[in-house]
Amino acid sequence: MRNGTHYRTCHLCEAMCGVAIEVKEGRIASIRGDDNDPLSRGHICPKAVALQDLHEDPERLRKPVRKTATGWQEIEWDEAFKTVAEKLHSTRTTHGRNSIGVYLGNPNAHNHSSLIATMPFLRAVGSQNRFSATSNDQLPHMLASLEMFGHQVLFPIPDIDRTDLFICIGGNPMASNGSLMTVPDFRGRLKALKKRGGKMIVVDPRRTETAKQAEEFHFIRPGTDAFLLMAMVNTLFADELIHPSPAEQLIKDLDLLRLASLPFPPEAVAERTGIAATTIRDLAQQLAHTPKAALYTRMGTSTQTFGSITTWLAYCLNILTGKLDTVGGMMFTQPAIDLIAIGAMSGQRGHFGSRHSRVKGLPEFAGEYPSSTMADEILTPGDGQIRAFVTIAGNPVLSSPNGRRLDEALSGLDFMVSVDYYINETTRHADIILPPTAVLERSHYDIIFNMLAVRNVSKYSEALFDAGPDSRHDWQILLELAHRLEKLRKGGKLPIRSELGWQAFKRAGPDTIVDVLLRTGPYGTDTGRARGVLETATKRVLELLPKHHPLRGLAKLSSLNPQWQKLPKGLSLKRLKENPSGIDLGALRPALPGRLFTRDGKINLAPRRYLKDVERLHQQLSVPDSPNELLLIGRRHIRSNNSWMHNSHRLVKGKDRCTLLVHPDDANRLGLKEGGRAEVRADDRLVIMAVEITDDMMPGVVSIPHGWGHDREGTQQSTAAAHAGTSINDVLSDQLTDPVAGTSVLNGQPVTVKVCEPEQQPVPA
Ligand SMILES: Nc1nc2c(c(=O)[nH]1)N[C@H]1C(S)=C(S)[C@@H](COP(=O)(O)OP(=O)(O)OC[C@H]3O[C@@H](n4cnc5c(=O)[nH]c(N)nc54)[C@H](O)[C@@H]3O)O[C@H]1N2
Ligand SMILES: Nc1nc2c(c(=O)[nH]1)N[C@H]1C(S)=C(S)[C@@H](COP(=O)(O)OP(=O)(O)OC[C@H]3O[C@@H](n4cnc5c(=O)[nH]c(N)nc54)[C@H](O)[C@@H]3O)O[C@H]1N2
Ligand code: SF4
Ligand SMILES: [Mo]
Repeated sequence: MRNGTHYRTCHLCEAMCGVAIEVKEGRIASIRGDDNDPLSRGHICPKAVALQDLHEDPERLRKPVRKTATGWQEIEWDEAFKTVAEKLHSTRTTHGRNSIGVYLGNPNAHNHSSLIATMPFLRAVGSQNRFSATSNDQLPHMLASLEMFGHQVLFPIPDIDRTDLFICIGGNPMASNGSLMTVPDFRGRLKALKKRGGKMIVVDPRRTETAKQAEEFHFIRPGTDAFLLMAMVNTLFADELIHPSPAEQLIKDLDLLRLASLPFPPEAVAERTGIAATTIRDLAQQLAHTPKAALYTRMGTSTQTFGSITTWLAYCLNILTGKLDTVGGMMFTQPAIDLIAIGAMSGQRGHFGSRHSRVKGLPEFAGEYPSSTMADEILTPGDGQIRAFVTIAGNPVLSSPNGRRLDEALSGLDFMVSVDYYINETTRHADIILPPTAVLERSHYDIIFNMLAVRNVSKYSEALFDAGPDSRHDWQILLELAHRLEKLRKGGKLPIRSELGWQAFKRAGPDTIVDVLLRTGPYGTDTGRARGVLETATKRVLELLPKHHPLRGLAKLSSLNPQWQKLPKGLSLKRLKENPSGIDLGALRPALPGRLFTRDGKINLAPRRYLKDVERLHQQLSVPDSPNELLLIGRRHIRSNNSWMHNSHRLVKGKDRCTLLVHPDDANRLGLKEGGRAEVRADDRLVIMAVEITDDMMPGVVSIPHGWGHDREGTQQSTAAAHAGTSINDVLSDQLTDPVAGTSVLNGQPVTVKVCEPEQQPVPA
């Protein structure tokens, strides 16, 4: 714990804002934006101050706890590790390796140390029953990147600082600060865009905070974006607006794409989407005629019934109009730690559908099954049924569809362990909870979100507070469990070489790995002999890792990408420590063809699995909407972060935000009153909540934010419980997925809404 100002990256959302945390007498005195941070330039949002609340929260667990008949009981780390390893080991010995399920939540992506440790942990568990937040989120983007660019994490990012036209479909960066687009201070960047004469167009079923800043806004019927984008593709061909340069020489199957779009002229989709044919044509023309333009799609288009083909078509539109890899268009990043290149070198560009889930036959992606089928796999008896479950930084009871069914499934397990620092809706089902150090007690390097940032930067933050000897970081917890599981699997003892490998890994820790990755990366220490010595040393260390460990691919880094030669050099952990606000590595740079990872070196414009789904799209064109059904969509708020920050009083105080948004016409028709209560139902799943009437909603569409529903028994987050709200995922069905990728349908599911009868009102406490 050091008094003075500490510079750090806020890890809460994807925006990577630089914060300056003032510590006085061992306590946080203030948190403000760091003006010297090269990416965020002083911006923060209201959630940043909640870093202090998280740190000081008395309900945050500090020691492992075990569930007993009389409540939770603190236990020592060694006992906790021993029990967990033995339980998991005995489960897999008795029921097979797939009897252990693992769910990885979103905060793992914001934690370099757990990222590095989850791989060995998952290998030690050895189960194919893995799940994560990916299938409730960006899976369609990953699939499109894999299918078209040959690498699942090679995402094109809007070059927002140089574009003149930003088309935002199904994203709300004013609230979210961007996703698959790390964009701190979206508002400021938008101002700059407008100042240089640019404009923003938003397409969304709700007039969002972002839509209100747009020059042009169009309501769209949820789940129909694929029709809109197909009609835009159709227009480009019809009006001879196909100009794919600079990607012209790289694309293939252009004609297949043209054929696929033929049945979808703007007139054919206007009614279905709610967008006039002239508007659709105009959108395509604006995109084509603006040299610096970027068409971006996010949550609202990926987590819906046509999530996969919508994302594919969005990529296609950028390519057809010459926006891919163009300054001001959709560009690829060159992060200092280049997981994309490292993955490719170790043969890990990603894979899809190499096996299928037991109960529903859903495809795996990157080794995971869709989260919507977790409950199926736990509840359905038979060989391979999940009996023990591990959650790591996840709250799937609130974040996956049909949370009540998952509640039921988790409560019937033989054993559950959670690596988490709260007793919340999910972890309350655990037998043991292993709490990691708090965020300000650990160092931070953003491996993932630097891959997605609108500018290349690099920054390392040291731990601000000492965690003390009786605490464990996430990575220490995961490595310890992995090590013990491996030992148990080998009958109690590991071969000496392997044991040495584990000890070296545990001693080195994630920051050593970050240093190696930085030095051997694109901006690394590139000084002849020194680099040679470093590479030899790196290779030696890497050889201690198990044979197929992905980090082994690093050994080949020296023979890499000629494009790297042109980049600024000298990056290392030491250099970053000397520059605590971070180092600017420059604006995004054109990267093709070097950055393509497809086997034939081409961008595939018409992958077969998408073409096949176009048949379903075509069938849906003639299916009319059911008149009594409303379509349900989610939403995010600047003061909320998924499900887990509602225990901060500063963030939840004030007006209830977990309301049902309804258009006045629908409210009138249904007799709903402002502030009155409504029942939202689909089959036997229902929630009751307060109504907020607003013409920001498209008629026929209602919205509930996700991440709420803290009224379940047995949690220990009292502030969250006092502002419980209801969970949208208690209404959403887990039976609906996008059939191509298996992504959950979180937007556009049909619901019925009615006035809540007085006897259904919960009795006031
Ligand atoms: N209906 C609907 N559902 C959605 C969405 C939606 O828009 N609509 N959004 C989806 C999206 S995009 C996402 S990413 C998911 C998120 O879904 P999840 O990742 O399942 O849930 P979170 O709410 O992020 O919960 C994070 C958990 O991690 C714990 N935690 C926080 N920090 C740490 C840490 O450093 N270490 C450890 N070990 N634990 C930590 C918290 O206490 C909490 O239990 O939700 C998805 N669900
Ligand atoms: N404040 C805050 N910031 C966050 C988070 C948070 O919870 N709170 N979560 C973080 C995470 S994990 C993520 S993944 C990102 C998500 O970042 P965004 O994708 O920007 O976030 P959302 O607000 O979910 O935006 C989805 C938008 O899609 C719209 N939509 C719904 N259905 C449809 C549809 O069928 N078609 C179209 N065109 N639009 C539709 C919704 O109305 C909404 O405006 O945000 C991150 N940042
Ligand atoms: S937008 Fe807010 S929560 Fe996200 S990184 Fe910046 S300060 Fe943190
Ligand atoms: Mo997410």
